[in-house]
Amino acid sequence: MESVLPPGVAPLLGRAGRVVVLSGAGMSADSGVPTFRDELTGLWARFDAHQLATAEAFHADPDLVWGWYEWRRARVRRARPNPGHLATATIEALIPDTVVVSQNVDDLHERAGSRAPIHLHGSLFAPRCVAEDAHPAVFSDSEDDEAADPGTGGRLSPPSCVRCGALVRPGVVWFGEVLPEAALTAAVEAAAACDVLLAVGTSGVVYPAAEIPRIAARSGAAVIQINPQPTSLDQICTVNLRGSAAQVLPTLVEAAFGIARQA
Ligand code: BJW
Repeated sequence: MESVLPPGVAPLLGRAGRVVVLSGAGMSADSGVPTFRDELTGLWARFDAHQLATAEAFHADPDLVWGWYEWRRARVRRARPNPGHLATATIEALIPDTVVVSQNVDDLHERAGSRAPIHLHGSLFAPRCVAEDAHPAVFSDSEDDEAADPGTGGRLSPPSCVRCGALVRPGVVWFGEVLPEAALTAAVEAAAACDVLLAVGTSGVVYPAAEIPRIAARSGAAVIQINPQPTSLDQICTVNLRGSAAQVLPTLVEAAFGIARQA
């Protein structure tokens, strides 16, 4: 199904000199990576965020939390970038002053060819030690990831850090934790300076990431949202394109730059 773009949207992107692509879980949904808040398919429909995505939860039940993240990591490893990720990399290739800011903890932007996406909420692939200085941890990947699905009662003990013996934790940002300072600063600066911000597949409810498109709008940028559903960002967006990232973003890129869609 071909999306129809409202008149004037493609030239906004085609003429832009500085672009920010802010991605949320919806960007990876068409790669088979579940979102968080979608009513039936989101992770929070099946799992309790307070039981899994806080530091308190990890310390209360490390095996449950580590197992859940290992299960998710294995799913991401099996996933492939979709045309939305590829279209993002195309924008970067055509507009060198493009900054990709992702709330996602997967590595699908990188695998699609994005140079150095900013990960506001960390990465499934950068576990770290729980010790104060939070040094990177060295540990072995688990093989039996399906057994770790908490939905089927799976659990997995986190390894210990080879350097100090403390527990290894997922390298993601949980609720109540501060975002990596350099990443947040770079994202805010890029949003304040861009001509166009594309908000793709995010509900826009988790702060401070949800402030990024709002900063761009306040600074005079055109904010183009791509999402099949209405979101809390609708009112600040210049244009709301209703559809999936995998369909609408390639269509927009094709129209903006007069190039053929990538497979
Ligand atoms: C498609 C699609 C398709 C579907 N194509 N689209 C100000 C006000 C209120 C609260 C706060 C505030 N400031 C801070 C807070 C507290 C909190 C917060 O924001 N809470 C809100 C929920 C109320 N924030 C924090 O705690 C943050 N830390 C912080 O602020 O530190 C300072 C501080 C500490 C203490 C007190 C005060 C300040 C940290 C936030 C960390 C978020 N972590 C998570 C988990 C990461 C690890 C993991 O993966 O497990 O990050 S939560 C989860 O939500 C994940 C995501 O990155 C994040 C955002 O979700 P996202 O990407 O938007 O996904 P969804 O599911 O919500 O939406 C998907 C969208 O896609 C939907 O719109 C669909 O329609 C769409 N879609 N298919 C395109 N095919």
